[in-house]
Amino acid sequence: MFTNKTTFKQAFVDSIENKLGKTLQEASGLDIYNVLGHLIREYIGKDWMHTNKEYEAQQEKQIYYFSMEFLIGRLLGNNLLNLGTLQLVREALQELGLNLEEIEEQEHDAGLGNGGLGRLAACFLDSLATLQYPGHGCGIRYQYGLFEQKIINGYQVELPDYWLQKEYVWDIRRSDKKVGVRFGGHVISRELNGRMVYEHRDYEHVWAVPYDVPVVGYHYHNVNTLRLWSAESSQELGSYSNPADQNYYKFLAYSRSVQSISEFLYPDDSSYEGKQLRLKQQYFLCSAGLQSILRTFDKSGLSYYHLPSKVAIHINDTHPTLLIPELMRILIDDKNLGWEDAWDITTQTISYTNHTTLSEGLEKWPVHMVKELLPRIYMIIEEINERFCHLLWNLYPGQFNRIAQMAIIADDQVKMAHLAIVGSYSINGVAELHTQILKEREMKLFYEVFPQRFNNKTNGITHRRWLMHANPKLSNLITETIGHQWIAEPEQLIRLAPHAQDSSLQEEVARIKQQNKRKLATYIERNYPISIDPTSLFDVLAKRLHGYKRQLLSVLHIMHLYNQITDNPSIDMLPRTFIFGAKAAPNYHLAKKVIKLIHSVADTINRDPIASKLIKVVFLENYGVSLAEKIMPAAEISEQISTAGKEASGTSNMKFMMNGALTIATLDGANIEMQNLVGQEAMFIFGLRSEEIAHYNQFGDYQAKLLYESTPSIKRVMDQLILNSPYTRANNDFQDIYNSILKTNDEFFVLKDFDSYAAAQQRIDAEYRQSRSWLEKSIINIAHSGKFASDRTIAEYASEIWDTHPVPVHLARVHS
Ligand code: 26V
Repeated sequence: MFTNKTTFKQAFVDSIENKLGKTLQEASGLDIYNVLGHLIREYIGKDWMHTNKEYEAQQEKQIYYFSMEFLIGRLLGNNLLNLGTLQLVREALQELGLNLEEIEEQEHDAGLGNGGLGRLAACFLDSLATLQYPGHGCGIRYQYGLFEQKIINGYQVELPDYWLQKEYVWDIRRSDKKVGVRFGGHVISRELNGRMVYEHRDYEHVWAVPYDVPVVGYHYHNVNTLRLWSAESSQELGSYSNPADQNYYKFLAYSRSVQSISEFLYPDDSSYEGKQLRLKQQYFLCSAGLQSILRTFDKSGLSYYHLPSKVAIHINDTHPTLLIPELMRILIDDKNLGWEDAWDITTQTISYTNHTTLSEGLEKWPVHMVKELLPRIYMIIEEINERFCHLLWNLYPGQFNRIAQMAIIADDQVKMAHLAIVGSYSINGVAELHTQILKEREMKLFYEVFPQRFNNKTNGITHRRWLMHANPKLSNLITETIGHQWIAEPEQLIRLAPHAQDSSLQEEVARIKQQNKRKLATYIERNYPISIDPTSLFDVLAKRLHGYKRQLLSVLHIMHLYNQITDNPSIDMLPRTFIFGAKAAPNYHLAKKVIKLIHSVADTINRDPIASKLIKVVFLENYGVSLAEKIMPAAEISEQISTAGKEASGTSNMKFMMNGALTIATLDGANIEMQNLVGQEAMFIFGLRSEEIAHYNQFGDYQAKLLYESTPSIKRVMDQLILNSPYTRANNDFQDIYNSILKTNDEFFVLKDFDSYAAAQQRIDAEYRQSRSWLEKSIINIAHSGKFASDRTIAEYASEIWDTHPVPVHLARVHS
C-alpha cells in the first residue's frame, strides 16, 4: 500500500481528512494515533487474509494457545517494526512535523494480564508469527484490564483500567463467528439405541462473540490471530421492556450476569476470590474457543480421529483445563464417539504448561460449584477421575493414601492440575530448576506414572519488543558490531562475546546506557516531584509484588545502607538510584504494606540532605508493559532476589540481561541458566539454594528470631519497622510486616539471606567503579541473552511438543 514516504504521507493525510473531516493541523494527538492505527491495521488486513487462506490450503497442524491472560501492551510501534515500515513511517511523520514516539504514547496498553504468565503468552504470539508457525491465541476480551495503580500518600489505590473507553483500533468484531455457551441447568440421561444420550435442559445461554487481533510476524508475511471472546446476552430486552412484567427483572439479572463474564481480569496472581465468576470465565473461554476450532477443523472434511494430527491445543497454566472435559463432551455427545476414542483424541491433542509451584496458585474448585454451573462437564470429570483411580489401583493395589493424593476429585474439590496432567500428553515446567522441582517434589507421584509426559521449556522473551523496539540505539550498535543476522537468529548475539573487551565497543555501550538513563531520569522528573542523578547506578526491582519475590529484602537493605550513612556521613559509597515498580493484588494486605514501606523509606532518604546525595529511592506507579519498555534500557542492576525454589522462571531477568544490566540474584528459576552461560563473575549470586531451603523446611532448623536477636544490623532495621523511627512516624503501619517475619519464622528467608545479599551489594559497589570490567560483563550478558529469546522457546515447543512446522506465506510486501 505504501512503498515510500511520499505514498505514505499521501495516504495518511488523505485518511485524516476523510475520516475526521479535519486538516492535519486541526487533528489532536489522539486523532492522529487513531488514523495511523487504522491505516496500519488496514495495511495488515491483506496479509492476514492470505495467511488464513494459506493455512487452510496447506492443512498444516494449527496451534491454539489458550490463556486467560495476554499482556500485549501497545501494538502500534511493534506492528510497524514487524511490518518493516518503522523507519519509513517515522521519517515520513517527521517530515509532516510529527513525532512517532509521542504518537505511540496515545495508545492505551492492553493490560489483559497480571504479570509473567500473561506477558509470556504475548511474547509467544510474536514468536509464533515470526517463525511462521500457524499458531493462534485464544483469550477473553476483558472490558477492564489489570487495575490502574495510583499511589496516594504512599498507599496503593486501585482504579479500574477501562482500556476500551477510547476506540481500540486493532481488533475486528466477528459477529458471524459467534457461538453459544451454556451454564447451569440439569442433565437428563437416557438410553437410545443401545447408547447413552445426555440432554442438557434449562440452561442459561450466552453468546460468545470473537474479536480478532492480528499478530504480525517480523519481516515475513504471516499474520496470525489472537481471538478474544466477549460475552453477550442471547435475549433481547424487547418483550421485557415493561418493568411491570415480572420477567423484566429476571432479564436485568440475566443480562448483568452475562456482562460480568468478560468484564474484569482477576487482579490476583496468588490467591483467588469471586470463585464462581472466575470458573464461569474459564469455561466460557474453553467452550467458545473449542467450538470455533472445531468449526474450522470441520471444513477439512477429516474425521475426528485426525484431530491430533491437525490441531494442537496448549493450556497456559491450569486456567483453561476445562478444555479437557469440554472436548470429551463435544466428541461424545455431539459427534457420537465412544469414551475410549474420545479420550485418545483428547489426550493426544492437549498439552499443558505449569507456571507455579506455590500452593495458592494450584486451582481447586468446590465440587458443588462445578456441578451446579457445569452439570454435564462435572459428570465427565467424575468419569475421568474414576477411570484414573482405577488405573492407579491396578498400578498400586491397596495404596489408598497414594491414590487419594493423586485423585482428581478429593476432599470435595476438583483439582485442576491433576486433571490437566491426566488429560494431556505433555506437561512442561518453565525453567530447568522448576521442571526438576515438579518431577522430584510437587508432581512426583504423577511423574512416576507418566515420566514421558514431563519436559522442560525454559521461558523466553521477544527480542523484537524488548531490545529492538525498546532500545533501538543498542540494537543498532549490535548490528554495526556483528551484522544483522542476530535479528533473525538471536542466538547469534553470542558473536558479541569476542568483542567484550574492545574498548571502543565498551564506550559505545556506556554512552547508550547513559542516554537511556537520562531519558528515564527525564521521565521521572516530569512525573514525580523528585530529581535523580543520571550518573548514579540505576538499580531496578520491577515485577508483581509478592512475599516470595522479596521486595522486602531490598527495602530492608536500603534501610541498612541509610543506617550506615547516618552512622558515618563520610562513608565511601557509590551513588545509587533504587527504582521500584510493582502492583500488589488488591486484597494482599502485606504486599500493600510493603509498597507503603518503600514510600516511607523513599520519603525519608530522598529528603535527607546528606543521604540523598548517595541514595535515591523511586517508586514508579502503574508498572506494566509500556513502563517496562522505558525502564529496561536504563537499568544497570537487575534485582532477581526470590526465595530459591519459588520463582518458576522469571522473565524480567531476561529483559534486563538483554539490555545489558548485570544481575544480582538467587539461584532460582532461569537465573541459574543465566549464570551457567555468563559465568559466576558476570553476575552477583547470593543466598540460600533451593535444596538448602527445602532442607530447612523439612527439618525446621532455622530460627528467625535467634538470627534477629544475634545480628545487630538485622535487629536494627527490623526494629525500625516498629519503634519510633524515621519511617514509622505517628502510625503503626509496619507492625504487620515485622510480625510476618518473626511470627511465621520468616517464611521467605528474608533475614537468613540478608547478610549474603548485603555482601553481594557491596561487591556491586566495588565492581561498578571498575568501569571497563563492568562494561565487559555487560556485553557478555547481552551476548548470552540470545538463549532467552522466545523464538528459541517457541521452536522447542513446536518441535518437541506440538510437532508442527512453519508455513511460509508469500506475498509481495515491500520492506524498508
Ligand atoms: C493464578 C491465579 C489464580 C486465580 C486468580 C488469577 C490467577 C492468576 C495467575 C495465577 C498463576 C500465576 C502463575 C504465574 O504467573 N507464574 C509465573 O509465570 C511466569 C511465566 O512462566 C514465570 O516466569 C514466573 O516465574 C511465574 O511466577
